[in-house]
Amino acid sequence: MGVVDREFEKLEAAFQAKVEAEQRIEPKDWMPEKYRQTLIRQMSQHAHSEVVGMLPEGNWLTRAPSLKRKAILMAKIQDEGGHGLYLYSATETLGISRDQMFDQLHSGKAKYSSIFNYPTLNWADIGAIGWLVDGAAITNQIALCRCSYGPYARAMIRICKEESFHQRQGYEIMMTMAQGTEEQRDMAQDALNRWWWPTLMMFGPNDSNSAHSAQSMQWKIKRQSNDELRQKFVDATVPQAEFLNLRIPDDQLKWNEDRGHYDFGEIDWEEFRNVVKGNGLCNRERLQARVDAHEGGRWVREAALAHARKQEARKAAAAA
Ligand code: FAQ
Repeated sequence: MGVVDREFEKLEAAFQAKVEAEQRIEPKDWMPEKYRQTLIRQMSQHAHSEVVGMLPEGNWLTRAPSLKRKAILMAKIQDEGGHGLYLYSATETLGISRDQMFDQLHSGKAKYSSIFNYPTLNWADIGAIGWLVDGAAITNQIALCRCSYGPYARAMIRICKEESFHQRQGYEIMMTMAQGTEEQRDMAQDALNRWWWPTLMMFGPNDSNSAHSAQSMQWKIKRQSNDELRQKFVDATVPQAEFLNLRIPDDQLKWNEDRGHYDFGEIDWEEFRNVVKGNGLCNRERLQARVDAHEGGRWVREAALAHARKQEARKAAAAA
């Protein structure tokens, strides 16, 4: 073994010891290149998910049933945009630029959560997204508040607080509809039927098929596995559905006394793979909307840069 290899092993051992000791890794600390790449992948996917996630709900802003509902939905969607911004900033600390991340998204190279490729067909879907999608997001993100990478963990703390409000507003929409007219109750049930399985897919493949889990758990990027988090979400959500008097669309869902958890049916992994590959109901529409928004904002970015350059030139001229 050469001197360089020995030096590298020492650095890697010190890094892992720091992780084991629950000390946060900060941007200027030494880190293995694969750790950096794994974080860039996960955090940029997460940032893209927040921003693409604004689109399905944005579809209902102009048709919210009251001014109050519209104001709440607008605040929620703006929060998601903010989450994207914290996450893009946190990812930039790893040495990738925002432009590079946008290029990866717009060229279709980067992934974002499969859930946002499903359509929002009626108002009840807004309730289901808040209740289920934000509920699943919090379940996953609470674990990420203890992620070994400092900037990601810190961003998650604030994001989780805001996601809790999102989950409550969604559940409150569902409660209103489930206790409303027969038609409203049917809409709430129909939304639950359509969003349940895609929500379970948000947690990713089963642990046995999860390419990154083992390494990410060792590095304490992930604190709980995909299956553990999915189970946690199911256990928390079933009583909430019961309270609403709505039925979760899974014949195999049953409390298992021995395990102390709910058993549930198998996810349609073929559908998951297809959506992730780009063939979901809304993949093309979502990506096009992001590309159009980026192009539409080009003149604003150019004007801001031109203004900054002019200010700098004036300052330089005054100092000369
Ligand atoms: N969709 O080896 P694993 C939100 C990919 S935010 C698409 O298990 P990992 C807020 C995965 O990237 C929701 N792709 O991967 C909101 C990998 O592919 P790659 C987003 C998926 O990273 C609410 C491959 O499969 N949350 O909802 C999905 O260890 C309402 C193998 O998978 C986050 O991003 C999927 N569902 O675990 C906004 C949380 N699942 O990259 C608006 C942070 C897996 O090798 C409205 N992310 N893949 O090409 C994570 O915790 C992890 O990345 C997992 C996946 C758990 C998602």
